[in-house]
Amino acid sequence: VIDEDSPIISKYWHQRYLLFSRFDHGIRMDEEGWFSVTPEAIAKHHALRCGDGIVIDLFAGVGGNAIQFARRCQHVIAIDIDANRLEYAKHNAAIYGVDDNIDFINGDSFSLASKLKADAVFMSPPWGGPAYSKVEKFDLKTMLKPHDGKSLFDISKEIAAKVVMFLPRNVDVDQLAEISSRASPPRALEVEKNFLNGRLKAVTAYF
Ligand code: MGP
Ligand code: SAH
Repeated sequence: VIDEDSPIISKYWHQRYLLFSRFDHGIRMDEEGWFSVTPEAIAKHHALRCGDGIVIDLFAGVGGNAIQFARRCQHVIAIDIDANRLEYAKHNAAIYGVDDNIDFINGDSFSLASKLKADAVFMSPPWGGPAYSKVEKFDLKTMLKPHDGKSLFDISKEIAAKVVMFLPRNVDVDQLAEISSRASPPRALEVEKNFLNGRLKAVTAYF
């Protein structure tokens, strides 16, 4: 059931076809799904950038990114700690006809990380809800407590040569530079601004 009158949902409801072009085919969402899903055009771009090998999405949500990975890469592993939201991701992937190309794993990515290997790791972790934009600079140390941005990078770099993080548009870029330069060996960093209809939506860091 979608409550279009809920203030939080109504903002995203108006953008529903930007989130999923097949929204009307029965896409399922919950509140966190609404404010966290990567808009389809940006998710498509992420898929292009992550290559056509094996991609692991450590924070799958309702599947916005995982679906686009599955459309072009060899295989996807999609993990989420919330079983209900992961069921939505599976359902939504079937709408796009790609559920067969995704292994859905319900669990904590931090616990599972050491068992995983892939060509690329993609992360769109919780940013602490829509209030992320209330501060001038988003501090990566405040994300995903008791973990943080650096620990996310640390677990991911053991999984794949390519590590990609989707982050708030106000993220502290100096912190990203510090993470990449202190890795051993240091990694190159590319920070990409993601615009949709002329509006800056978020930033993607490629390590
Ligand atoms: P937004 O800031 O909530 O929306 O999120 P918008 O349209 O920029 O609104 P404005 O009023 O701030 O101008 C922008 C995009 O960031 C969303 O569409 C999501 O893709 C992503 N996003 C937002 N949040 C709160 C999260 C989050 O917690 N985690 C992740 N992974 N993505 C998020
Ligand atoms: N990229 C997704 C949105 C991800 S939202 C999309 O486009 O749909 C972030 C997700 O991270 C949430 O669904 C939340 O349940 C999940 N999450 C939070 N902590 C986690 C953890 N430790 N391990 C796995 N998933 C986690």
